[in-house]
Parts: sequence; structure tokens; C-alpha cells
Amino acid sequence: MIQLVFATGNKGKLAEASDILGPGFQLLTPADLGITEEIPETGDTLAQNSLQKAMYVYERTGRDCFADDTGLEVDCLDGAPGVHSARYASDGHDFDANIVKLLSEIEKKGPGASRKARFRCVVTLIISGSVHQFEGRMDGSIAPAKSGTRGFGYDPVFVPDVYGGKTLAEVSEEDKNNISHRGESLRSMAAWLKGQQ
Ligand code: ITT
Repeated sequence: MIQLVFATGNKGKLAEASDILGPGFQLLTPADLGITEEIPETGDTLAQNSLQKAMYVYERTGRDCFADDTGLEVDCLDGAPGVHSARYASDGHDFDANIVKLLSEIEKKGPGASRKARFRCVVTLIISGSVHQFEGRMDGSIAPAKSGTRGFGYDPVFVPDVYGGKTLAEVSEEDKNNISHRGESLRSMAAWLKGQQ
């Protein structure tokens, strides 16, 4: 059993990571170790923010840990919201407000604008004090309106290229994890760890 702290405050990410990594891993949260404040993310890139979150937990606990920083890039918005995806509409991680702003910014670009989009994820693992990063991506497009109730964040408006036009909030957790940015990066991390044993 590999025990790791997952440096996140996002319950949706935690649930997905537990499913993706499976029974060989035990995940602790920062809260389990007394870290209850929000972990700062002040970098300009996903890689920097991912490292900053993992390092924050490592410096305070000395434990093996990992963090995930994810951004949604939309072509007609020149890659926005990107690294600012969590606080796109406000400072409060409000998923609904972020989606409202995303749809309205795309509308403003007119009917011919490209709704193509992708999630990118950088996972930073700190193990025995050394740092390793793993990347994942998922391609798709932004739907004109919300649909579905599963998942979290931008899932109700993200239509992956592979499930016949359904949003991520309309497919099963397993189907999302099989193709997602988080699935890809965490499976790479797990394979790397297995190679170290
Ligand atoms: P932590 O930093 O505590 O891990 P966060 O929600 O702040 O959580 P990010 O900065 O990585 O995480 O997330 C950027 C935004 O993208 C945020 O609004 C997420 O809800 C959203 N997001 C991340 N992964 C997603 C996914 O798989 N599906 C839909 N939205 C996602």
C-alpha cells in the first residue's frame, strides 16, 4: 500500500484520484494532517502551481505527496481561462459562475468562433523529497448550455471528442476517468511509482 497526501481542497478531484489510483493507494488530505487553510496558487503556469501546492504540503508535513493543477483552454478565447480556471468569474471557486462567464465570453465571439477546448493537467509528485511531474490532456469542445449532473467544475459544458456529444457530466465516472487529463497524468504517476519498487 502506497500512502500519499493529495494536496487538494477539491472533493471532486479527490474522489476521482481514489478511483483512478485504486486500492494500492491510500490518499490522505491536507485536512487530515491539520492543514485547513487554502493552499496558495500564485504561479503563471500549471507546472508552477502544481509544484507550489505539493511543496506547501511537503514543507509542512515531510510526507510523500502530490498535487494536481488543471486548466481549461478554449480556442476562441486564446487559451483562456487556462491557469486561471478556478477563479475565472470570481475569487470564490464558484463552478456555476465560472460556467456562466465562460459561455458568455464565447457567445461574444460570435457564431463562427471555435468552441474547441482541452483540459490540461500537471501532477507534481514529491517522493522522498524529490520532485517528478506528469501531464495529461483531454480534447473536446464547449457545449452551448449546461447538461448533466455528474462530475464537478466545467464538466456540464465540456463535450469530449469520444462519447457521441455527451458532456462529461452525462457520462459515468469510469468513462470520464478512462479518458481524462487526470486519468492520464495519475496513471503515468502510478506506473512510474510501480517502476521504482
Ligand atoms: P485544488 O487547487 O485545491 O486542487 P482547484 O479546484 O483550485 O483545487 P485547479 O486550480 O486545478 O483546482 O482547478 C482549476 C479549475 O478547473 C477549477 O474550477 C476546477 O473545478 C476545474 N476543474 C479541474 N479539473 C476539472 C475536471 O476534471 N472537470 C471539470 N472541471 C475541472
